[in-house]
Amino acid sequence: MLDSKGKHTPRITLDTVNIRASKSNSLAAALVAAAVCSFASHAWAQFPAPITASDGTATFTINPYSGGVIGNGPTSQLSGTGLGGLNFLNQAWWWIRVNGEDIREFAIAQASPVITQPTDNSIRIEYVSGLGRGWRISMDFEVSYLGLNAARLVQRLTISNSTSVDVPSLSVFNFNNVTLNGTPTNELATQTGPNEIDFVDGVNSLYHGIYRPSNPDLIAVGSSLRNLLTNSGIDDIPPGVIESGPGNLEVASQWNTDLPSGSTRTFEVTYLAIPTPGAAGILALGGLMATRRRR
Ligand SMILES: [Ca+2]
Ligand SMILES: [Ca+2]
Ligand SMILES: [Ca+2]
Repeated sequence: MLDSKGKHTPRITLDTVNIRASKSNSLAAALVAAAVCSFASHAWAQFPAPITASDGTATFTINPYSGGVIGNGPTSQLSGTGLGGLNFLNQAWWWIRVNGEDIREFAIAQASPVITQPTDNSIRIEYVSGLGRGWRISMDFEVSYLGLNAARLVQRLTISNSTSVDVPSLSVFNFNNVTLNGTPTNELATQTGPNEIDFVDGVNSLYHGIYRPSNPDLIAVGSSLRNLLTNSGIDDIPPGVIESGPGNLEVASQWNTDLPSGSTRTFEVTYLAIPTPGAAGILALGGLMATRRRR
């Protein structure tokens, strides 16, 4: 990357997405390679331990650090029956790409995020130095007990551009690796609305996971969507249910927006875990719950 005088700076850090194609793709590729080496040479011993939010028997656990902007993101656990209960969501994380600058998608990551729990049932991960762009980013997870051991997880990403630089085109990606009933490889998926995917466990059809992004431009189901976010090229997620299972299914959403100087954009996904037969009635209630995208 370049400093303010246009000279190459020697330090390459992983806590930045300032890897751009302004000069050449080969330079950017070299920077990515250097970042990989830097990552491998650090123990990351300072990383925070996994953190758990809970509401009754509904729990969500995540390690706030993702392993860097070109890593896979952290794993998670969502359970309606308490800590250690069967997992219904193996991963929930966010990626971004500044169109016209970035040569690939980058995970939201920074070596020293500010981690708080505003309430017992929420986790907030803040990137106050803005991923190398001077932005303020807040990632929020909020878990709620829905009764009958069912759980709702709201995932929210808020990006504030506090710089004087307008961003004409930004793509934001939410990625979830769906697991139902603790078994990751037998899920079935059906698109049940423009912004809703219903996952069903392959063994017990009463066990559901319902994914509801708020007003995305694209929504996709497949078995290798994360690879599109972690490989070295520019990718949009494919539209619709590419694979319906049974399989180890993933689901992703993409929003395309601008981010002018001084603006704030919020992106939101709701995921419902329905882990007990008696909780299937929650499906009906779920349709009443509103999610929104605030601009
Ligand atoms: Ca399963
Ligand atoms: Ca990619
Ligand atoms: Ca899966």
